[in-house]
Amino acid sequence: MQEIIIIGIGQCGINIGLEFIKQLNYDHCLNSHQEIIDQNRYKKKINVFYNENSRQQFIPRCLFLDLEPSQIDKLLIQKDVLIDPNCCFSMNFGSNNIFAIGKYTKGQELMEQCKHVLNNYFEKSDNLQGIMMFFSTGGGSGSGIANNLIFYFHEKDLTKIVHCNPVFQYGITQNYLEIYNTAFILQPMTEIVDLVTVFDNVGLQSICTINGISQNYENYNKIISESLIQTTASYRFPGFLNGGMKKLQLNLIPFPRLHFFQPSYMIINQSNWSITNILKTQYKLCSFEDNLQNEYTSYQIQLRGNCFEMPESQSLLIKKEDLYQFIGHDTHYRVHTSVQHRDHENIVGFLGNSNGFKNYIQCYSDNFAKMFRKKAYVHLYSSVGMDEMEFTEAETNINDLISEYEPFIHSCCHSDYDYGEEEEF
Ligand SMILES: Nc1nc2c(ncn2[C@@H]2O[C@H](COP(=O)(O)OP(=O)(O)OP(=O)(O)O)[C@@H](O)[C@H]2O)c(=O)[nH]1
Ligand SMILES: [Mg+2]
Repeated sequence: MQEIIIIGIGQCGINIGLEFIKQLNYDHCLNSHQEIIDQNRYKKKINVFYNENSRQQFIPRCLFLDLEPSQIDKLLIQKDVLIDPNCCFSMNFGSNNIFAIGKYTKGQELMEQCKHVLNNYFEKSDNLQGIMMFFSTGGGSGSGIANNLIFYFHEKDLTKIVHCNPVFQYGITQNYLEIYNTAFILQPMTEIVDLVTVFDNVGLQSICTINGISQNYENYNKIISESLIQTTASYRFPGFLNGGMKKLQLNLIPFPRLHFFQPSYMIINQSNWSITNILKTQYKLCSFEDNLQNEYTSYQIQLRGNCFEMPESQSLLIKKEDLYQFIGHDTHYRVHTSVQHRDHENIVGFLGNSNGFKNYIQCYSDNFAKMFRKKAYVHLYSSVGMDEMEFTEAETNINDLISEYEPFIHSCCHSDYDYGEEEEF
């Protein structure tokens, strides 16, 4: 049945995970008791995110974790969604915003508790596709525990897709520890994780400003979840082109480490819409720069509704001629969902495997180097068991990643590119 497990970690991850499940409930016409209220709604693939119990309730297949209790307590008393309390774990501690506490001491204790929930999900699933994880890269609990889970899944079953949906604080964080935490979690996200959709509070701020909505986490999380609802629509409903996590991985990742996606989505409410608008700031959920002539190595277009022409339609192409020449083929693909969203007739979503991520992480790399050169705050991490070597490795990983994007950007932006170099890739 192609099941997926939802995992929310730390304050940010729990909030987004909950909002995503709320919107899934709405899309599948489930009430707050997890019962179906519209029997006509297509429900064949409802098991992708839910397990049905003997009372015909569809309970979300999820796991929520935090090192301090307040977010989990809030989750358990909210009335919008029924979450199984046996899938929610917290400790009476907190991470003091330090990755090492999430990864080593307290985070390890929490892992023991949650492994049996995950194993249970694995065993009960017919054909588990993978895991969708939510967390902020800056949080100590979020980044540290996410790190452990990534390794756990890697060791348990390599065939399952791990899809991370982290929230970055690109350029606006005042908290130096967030820069370290982000660098640490970037390493397993690059080396082990299969897919990463990048969200950031700066991109979300811009969307709110342009649309006159107030800037707060609640609105940011709604926007993130709407985009995830669009991305997963083709997993959950039929259409002329079905999607799935494996398909996403196969089609969007020409080079295994370069798998960081820029998400966008737009609601179509006029007839003269253009697909290229989706690259405008008001639709982008992260702040990758747009100034590269050819920003995407590959991209997915997600269509939902009836207004779309057949999949071969040229009008839906975003032309990247030079890039196609370089890669040697047209590296975009589409998915389509015919069951409409309850509030919008037609929606287009976009996931681009973007070179813009290089410039984005450059900022983290610069700040990391400045702090680490002076060994600033390193004692906070080493006092909980972290080795200085891990700092060096994290820094090397970011710099390697930047340099792996480099030849791409070079080849795409300069027409006098020497094709003799192509063999390097
Ligand atoms: N979009 C969004 N960002 C959030 C939310 N909550 C926190 N953040 C951001 O996430 C970062 C902090 O991460 P948290 O999720 O609070 O940290 P944590 O994972 O609980 O880890 P601790 O450091 O142990 O508290 C900050 O940069 C916040 O701006 C949220 O609900 N939505
Ligand atoms: Mg927290």
